[in-house]
Amino acid sequence: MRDRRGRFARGRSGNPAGRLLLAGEGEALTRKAVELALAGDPRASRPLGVVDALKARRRSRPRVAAADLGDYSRGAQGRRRSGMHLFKQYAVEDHDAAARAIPVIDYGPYFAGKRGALECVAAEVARACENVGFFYALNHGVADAVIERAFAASRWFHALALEQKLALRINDNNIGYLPINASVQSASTVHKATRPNQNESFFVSHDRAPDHPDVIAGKPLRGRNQWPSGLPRLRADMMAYFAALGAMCDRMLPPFAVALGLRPDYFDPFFANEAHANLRFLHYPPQETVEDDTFGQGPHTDNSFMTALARTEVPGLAVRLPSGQWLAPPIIPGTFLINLGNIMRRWSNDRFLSTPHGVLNESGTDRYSIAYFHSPNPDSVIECLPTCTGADNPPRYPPAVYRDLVLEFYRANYFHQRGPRSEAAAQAAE
Ligand SMILES: O=C(O)CCC(=O)C(=O)O
Repeated sequence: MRDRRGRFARGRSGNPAGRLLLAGEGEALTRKAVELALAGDPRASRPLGVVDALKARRRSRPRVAAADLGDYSRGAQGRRRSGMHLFKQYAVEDHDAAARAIPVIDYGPYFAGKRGALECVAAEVARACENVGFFYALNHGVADAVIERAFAASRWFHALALEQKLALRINDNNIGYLPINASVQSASTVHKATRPNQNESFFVSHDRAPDHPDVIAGKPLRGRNQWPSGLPRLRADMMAYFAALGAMCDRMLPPFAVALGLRPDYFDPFFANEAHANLRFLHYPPQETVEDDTFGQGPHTDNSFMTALARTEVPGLAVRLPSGQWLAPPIIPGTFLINLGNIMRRWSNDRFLSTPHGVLNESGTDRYSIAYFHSPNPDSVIECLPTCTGADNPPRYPPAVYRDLVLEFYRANYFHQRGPRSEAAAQAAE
């Protein structure tokens, strides 16, 4: 078992960096404060006075974002051994240093319309996307209360009786309830998964009415959500979160465009008319086994354009850095962890990274997280961006309709999907 408090909490300065980060929870954190804390800098102790006042406030509400200070680092005896879990066999050597590879990007000035802020944030986005494929979004504009209510709704959902959840079983559009042992990361190029994922998930998308034209036409990926009956509050809280995250991601499109040398509104038309957006409420029960090949979620890359992840204090996520080593990225309260998916990688001709990640819940307790996947409209044609190709850099992927790419990904990873499936998925489904 790893140390739940981890090295990040101990910090070289003796000032627990995690406590500093809690000081800013619910406030507009400055990136400097976060960077100092991450670096274990002694100056990080300055705002600690705020902590005690905020602690009282935090006690009175659900814990959404206490520090995830878990740490996969190889200690003195941490050389590769057979039987050891992948995330530990190939763990980073120095967790604190590796954690700094994932930058914190402050969207506050850009969202406030400050002059020059778009170009500044775009430069940081470009660096993060070219080097690691993950970053923390600070001052993202989504209210704490909306996030807290979404986590409360998720816990409520997952506490329902299994038969109630199974009545909403995930459908061809990948909407509804996905039980444990019903998916495998077989599309992954990082790790050949042999065992199904140890999480249950509830997926929702745009809340389309029965008379929505695409619903009537039966258009693939344009179906309706499935809701448990008699729980209007759950539906309202989940959809409020869906709307808030969609708006946040839409506001983040111009910095991505500028980062790729495009005009700020370049991506907007691709995300019009109900972009392909999915919210996944994940529950990872404590894993009964942590044998080599068992994961809460096997190592994989996302299929999205971008993903915004909200986590609780229970650790479990691991990110594969370009070095090939696995890092448990610390939780930084007041931020979303953003990563890019395969569509962004394909569109940018591999300039931007789609970084593998996975989950191992060895905490001994339930873990909840919420992943929001923001992707173009399924009708979009994804064709190498004009700024990402040239005479010596031809397009590496043919143009493709996004709907086809999504359906291919679903078939590879989910047992309920019909159609051709990879050998690994077929084996794991047996
Ligand atoms: O639960 C997490 O922290 C990550 C979830 C994830 O990787 C996914 O849903 O694709």
